[in-house]
Amino acid sequence: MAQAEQALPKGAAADWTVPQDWTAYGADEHAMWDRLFERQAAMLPGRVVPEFLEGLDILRMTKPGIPDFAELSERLMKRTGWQVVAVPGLVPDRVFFEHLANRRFVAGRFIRKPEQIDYLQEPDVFHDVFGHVPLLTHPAFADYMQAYGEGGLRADHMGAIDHLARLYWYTVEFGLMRREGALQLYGAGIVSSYGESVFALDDASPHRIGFDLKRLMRTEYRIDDYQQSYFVIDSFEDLLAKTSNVDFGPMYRELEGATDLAPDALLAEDRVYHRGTQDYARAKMPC
Ligand code: HBI
Ligand code: FE
Repeated sequence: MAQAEQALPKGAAADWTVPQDWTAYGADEHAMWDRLFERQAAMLPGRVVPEFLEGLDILRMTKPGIPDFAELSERLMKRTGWQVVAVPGLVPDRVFFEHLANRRFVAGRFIRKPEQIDYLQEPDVFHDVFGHVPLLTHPAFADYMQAYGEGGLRADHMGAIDHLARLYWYTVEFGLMRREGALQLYGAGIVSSYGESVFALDDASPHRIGFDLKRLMRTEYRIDDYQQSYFVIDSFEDLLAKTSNVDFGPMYRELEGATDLAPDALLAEDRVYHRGTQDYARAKMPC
């Protein structure tokens, strides 16, 4: 996304990281984590890919309280060579990509307030750590995230960040996976949201469409509400293969000539797992 130049916040290092300062969290903040964790942990089994739940176990994220990033990093490092570092909030694209390319996941250190339990704009520690970090224990997903960072740095030079950002959005944030005919969740934006964890799998409204890289990169997305389309991969290995065997340069040039697709578009060539009614989105449209 094109961003105005952001100023480096006071107290942040040149790479925008800050100390997590884990001992500074209050009991109310740990209690907020526990409340969110328990709600998701009760509903996700059977809905989320099993690798996500295994990741929670491997990283000992099942113990109460906001995780200590140093401890997560130590366990992750042994598995896949990733680390978790704290940032004050959204960081510029280039900084974000640079961290991913070096297998560092940037996470907000703050946690939402009780009145924001179901919706907040900036990613907090629950979204970033509960949503994103467990799958970094999976080797193919861990490689995909690094490749995305490297691709981001290249896209930055080619002025193609907007197209690449859609790939992150429709996979890392809102991706679904198909396993033995059944759909499961893996996107962090879904698994960290109580409402969308139900909507993305069970609601008749959204389309659920087979992953196709070029098609996906033409598709606009919603940042203000549940998605109108979800894209479905077959496995993390398949996602990695379908994105690392392509030369993005020619594809970006092709995409510049193609029209963008609305979030609810369907094409004749789409592999449609579920044709959505779009009732949810329509009911919310201003009349
Ligand atoms: N910064 N902290 C943080 N977290 C993100 O997910 C993030 C970011 N900066 C940029 C960004 N994401 C996206 O715009 C990129 O995927 C393009
Ligand atoms: Fe996220």
